[in-house]
Amino acid sequence: MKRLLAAPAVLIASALVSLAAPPAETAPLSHDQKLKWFREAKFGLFIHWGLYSIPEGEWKGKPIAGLGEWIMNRAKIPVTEYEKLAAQFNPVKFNADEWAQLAQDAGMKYLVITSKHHDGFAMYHSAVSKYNIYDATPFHRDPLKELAAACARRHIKFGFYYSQAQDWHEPNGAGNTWDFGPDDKKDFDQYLRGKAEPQVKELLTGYGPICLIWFDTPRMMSGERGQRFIDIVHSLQPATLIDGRLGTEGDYRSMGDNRIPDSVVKGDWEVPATVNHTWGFKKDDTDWKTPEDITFKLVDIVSKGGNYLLNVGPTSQGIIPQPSQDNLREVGRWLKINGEAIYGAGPTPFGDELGAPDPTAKDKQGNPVFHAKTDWRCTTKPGKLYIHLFKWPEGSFELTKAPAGVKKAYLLTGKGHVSAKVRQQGDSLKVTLPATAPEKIASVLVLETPVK
Ligand code: H79
Repeated sequence: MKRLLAAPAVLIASALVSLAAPPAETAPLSHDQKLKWFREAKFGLFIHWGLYSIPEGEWKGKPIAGLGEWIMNRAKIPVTEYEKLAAQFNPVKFNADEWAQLAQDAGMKYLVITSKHHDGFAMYHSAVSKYNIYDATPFHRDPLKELAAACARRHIKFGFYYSQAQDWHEPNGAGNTWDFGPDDKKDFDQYLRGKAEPQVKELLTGYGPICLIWFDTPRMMSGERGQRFIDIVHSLQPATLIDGRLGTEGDYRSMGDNRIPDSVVKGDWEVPATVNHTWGFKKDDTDWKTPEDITFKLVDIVSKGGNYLLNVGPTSQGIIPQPSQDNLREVGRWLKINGEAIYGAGPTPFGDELGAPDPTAKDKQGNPVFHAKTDWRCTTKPGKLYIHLFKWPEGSFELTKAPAGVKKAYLLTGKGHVSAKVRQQGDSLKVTLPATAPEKIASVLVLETPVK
């Protein structure tokens, strides 16, 4: 790494061409500067792709319950058997431009792909371990290099998922107790220094600007171990964000898998979620979220202050299942009309529209049960309130705690604004609406407010 930085500029320029990492900044980036693109982006594509897409959730003729990418663990498949999948992996239908184009069509501004999941198989050409898609499969290509270039052509930010702690292929990695015994008997630092840390260095040198690294399941990650990854990231690409699952504080918070908070959460955060139930492809999981549901979740998350990183699981042929593509493109169609209410938008100033905890009901842990409301959500920009109407009100839309001085109201339609009449009396505001909604998923009503 030191040697690369010391190499003559000409050499670096010719070797890395369009995938060149930006030159290290002289002044360190502030937190706000680093998070600027993330706060604007709001919606990203997550991709879980690996050897687990070959068994598709089935092992030796039996369906294996749970997440597709967990099959090695759930079926306790020995490394010597699971490894053999590599010889069959030949995703000839993979086309990086098609995947990046899907993200663009869906209105997603960043793409994060599994460079190595818990199974330990690197989906890129790694010099650290031969257990990778270039060296161990007949495919003999580096799909992540192709994808980095396809994203760069479309100005889509590119990032990597990397399972830093669990590695079921390595005797000293966390998680594989069926081949290698309990984790507390392992030389975990030998694994970190020998594989995880050098692989993260590879990912930050050969693939152009990396918008973020998405670490996961921080088992056995003491503060000092996390700090070593932070130092690597900062020394190679100071602008790269670190998610909230390294084990040491990252640049933003990661919520639980598929967990959307009930109310507004301050700071920078992201909900990782998937379009069906599994992350990695599973042939019997065809329970796709509808475009209406995905759009609602996106708006709901943005109205609470967060980002939505939404996953698809491509097949072992390299195909993103068609229903998930169709549903994402329909969300993209909605965003083409209503995107100004999403990208760079802030959370709701209200909150009552989100729902309320039930005063009597408690869940198994004794926490109050939250009853979400789904009629509308609000996102904001300076001087604008965006009311996303998921249930079209009859005749008029009313706010009981409206800001003073709303002068103008209109609906976004994609073909100019449809203005609406506003009446304001004290705290209450009433907007007269047309009989039918201009948009079938959700129509956005804009209220112009005085800029403070
Ligand atoms: O990469 C995706 C998941 O594989 C990963 N995070 C997202 C982004 C993840 N790793 N661990 N977990 C999620 C929690 C795992 C829970 C379970 Fe299980 C895996 C439930 C069933 C299989 C572990 C093994 C707990 C029970 C059996």
